[in-house]
Amino acid sequence: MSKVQTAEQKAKMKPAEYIALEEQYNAKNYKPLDVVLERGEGVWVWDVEGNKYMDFLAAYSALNQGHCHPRLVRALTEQASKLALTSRAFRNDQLPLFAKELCELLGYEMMLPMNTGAEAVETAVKAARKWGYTVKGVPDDQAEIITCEGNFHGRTTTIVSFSSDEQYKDGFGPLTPGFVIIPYGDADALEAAITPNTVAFLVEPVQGEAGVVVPPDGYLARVRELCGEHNVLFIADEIQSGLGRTGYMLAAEHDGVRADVVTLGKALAGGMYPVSAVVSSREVLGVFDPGDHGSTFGGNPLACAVAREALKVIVDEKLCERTAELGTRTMERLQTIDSPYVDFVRGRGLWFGIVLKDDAGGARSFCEKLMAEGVLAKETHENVIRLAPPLVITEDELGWALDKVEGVLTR
Ligand code: IF1
Repeated sequence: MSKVQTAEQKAKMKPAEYIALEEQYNAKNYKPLDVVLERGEGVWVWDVEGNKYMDFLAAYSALNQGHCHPRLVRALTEQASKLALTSRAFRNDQLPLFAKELCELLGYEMMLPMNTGAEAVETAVKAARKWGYTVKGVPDDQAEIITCEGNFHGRTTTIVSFSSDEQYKDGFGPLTPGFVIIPYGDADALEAAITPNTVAFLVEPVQGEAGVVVPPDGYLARVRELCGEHNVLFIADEIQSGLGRTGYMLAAEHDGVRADVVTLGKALAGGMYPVSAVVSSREVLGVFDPGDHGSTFGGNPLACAVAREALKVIVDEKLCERTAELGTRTMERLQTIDSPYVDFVRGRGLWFGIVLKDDAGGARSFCEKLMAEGVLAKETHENVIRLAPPLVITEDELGWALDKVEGVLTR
């Protein structure tokens, strides 16, 4: 890597010193790669020693628009110098415009703004339950929500209550009841699990944490039919799969279907600010009465100003279209890699899971080799290398990274 040592650089601490401080003062709820980043631009990031890397995680798809997109930096700084927070006790001039532009872009009637993805999922769960009691007529406290094996929807105690990953819930009980878990990608299992008390089916159109698991073609279309037949809300969690990542504005479009409720986050504000939202119909979001639900920062003017610009960047730079095009070509290239370590590759758009053979030595070691080659990627579970670059990546940048991936997998 090119090392640019300036006077300012010399005054800085060494990576090991930053790491020691983090180890001492920060809870160990992560095991990050030992790279200490200080600057990002587009698909590139630089560590404190001036080493340059290509970011192939994009903060789990929060950075679809790339690091520090100039339009987003400008939107953030301009709004921050005007009005950052009012709380929802008062109105502001950005939320109405964000709400209109988001609903029109996705074709839904209403939205409810929150901050993190988990808060959007919690909001969708509360909306579905209250809709079940007040609209569908499910007896009080009997609402059931069906979810899938391998799901990831956030880290709150209610959300981890329906995780199928023991680590995510160990030690955090008692768990929230009212959730049913079925196999992912199996529409017959959904039909069998629906009862008169089922209010919703919560599903990722592509499962991210599970390792970029793409459901069979037609699965989401069948889900759409079943939910319609049984008056069950189809909730698509598009927090990671949405906003261009799979080559569509919403990944459910791959099967040509529209969910009743959609949760969004991450790239909704281009990774510049935590912004999430639930979009749905008036029938569903109309169940909230004043005082039912909320959040100090939800719908704040700074969040809304950045999110408005982040959506415009996705449209103006045609990120969905170019992702579909580059993604198809990348999948073809990945599938031609003849590697003794790779079992198979799955993915959609610019989102891939390289599934390694059990005796390949684990995905983490390949991520460390990729880091030495200047590419930052993150394993998921033991044996899947997840690839998810910012969607602003150029063809040349993509080719450069794929050469590195191929090199690591064939050496
Ligand atoms: C971690 C995983 C990814 C999500 C979907 C809701 C949320 C997420 C589909 C919650 C968040 C993040 C969380 C972060 C790592 C990352 C992750 F590995 F955890 F599962 F992306 F795959 N729905 N995913 O992917 O959104 O509250 O975080 O804003 O918790 O380790 P959040």
